Amino acid sequence: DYETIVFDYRDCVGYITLNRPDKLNSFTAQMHSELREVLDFLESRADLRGVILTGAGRGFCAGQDLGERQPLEPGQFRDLGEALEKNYKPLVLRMRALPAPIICFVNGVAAGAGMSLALACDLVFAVKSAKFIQAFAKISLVPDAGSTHFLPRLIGTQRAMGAAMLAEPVSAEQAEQWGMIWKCIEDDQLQSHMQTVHTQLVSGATRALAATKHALYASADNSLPEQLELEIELQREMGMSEDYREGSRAFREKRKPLFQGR
Ligand code: T3D
Repeated sequence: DYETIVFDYRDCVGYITLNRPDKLNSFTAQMHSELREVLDFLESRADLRGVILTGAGRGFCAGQDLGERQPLEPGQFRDLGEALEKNYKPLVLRMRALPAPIICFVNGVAAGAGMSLALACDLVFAVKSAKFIQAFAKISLVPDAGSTHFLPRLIGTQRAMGAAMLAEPVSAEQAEQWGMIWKCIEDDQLQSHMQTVHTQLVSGATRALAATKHALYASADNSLPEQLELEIELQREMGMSEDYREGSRAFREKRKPLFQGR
């Protein structure tokens, strides 16, 4: 049992709910430690088919818990690089390296590293009332936990500059229009969308999704010839998978495929 998150493993899908609703699920050292444990577990599961991440209460995550940071006296400084090195960097890298898709359901405000956390996921749904805020500039910090990587790639440099420098809230609808998230959904439909995604993950071609995740992220650093090579390598692997055999057979037999995730 955890103090700051709720974790559940159902039908080989990991459910992580950030659970400090009074503080808009902001990150504490304890939450980082519990997320590390959950990632240890998820990475150890050969049967994992996906992860669903959301927040409890009215917020998704308000970034670093600022209450955890004592005010500094004149002449005192804090090494914030240390916190990033220990907590945020490994968290984001492990999420990206996890083969199974991580689907985020942003149930309310996502600010600072909370916004980065959402963008570190592979697919993001957000309820209409949710807002995304690059709150960093307001406390004289630089966007972190991957935001300076994700934002220009997702929405372009100019919009990333605006969001980061002005720290104005971006609505879920705007985020969808900009391509920052996959879909803006009605507030009262979060559970039903989650259920649909659960079913898609459980019945999906897990290996193909893992290869897709790998290829799409690799494309950020690859030339076209390198990317074509990677596709060849991955498609070769897919062609040898049980799920491809089932998928192509089911198509010919005009029935739904029964993927085993192998
Ligand atoms: O230090 C390092 O490790 C460096 C790494 C930094 C990474 C970062 O994430 S820096 C950015 C940190 N986050 C922020 O600056 C956001 C701060 N929060 C806000 O600006 C606002 O709370 C929101 C815009 C997100 C939401 O506003 P609103 O009006 O809906 O809610 P609220 O009333 O401000 O917040 C509700 C409660 O949550 C409130 O507690 P209280 O007064 O009822 O006891 C508020 O203090 C608390 N809360 C919100 N955000 C944080 C927080 N408590 C601690 N840390 C927070 N980040």
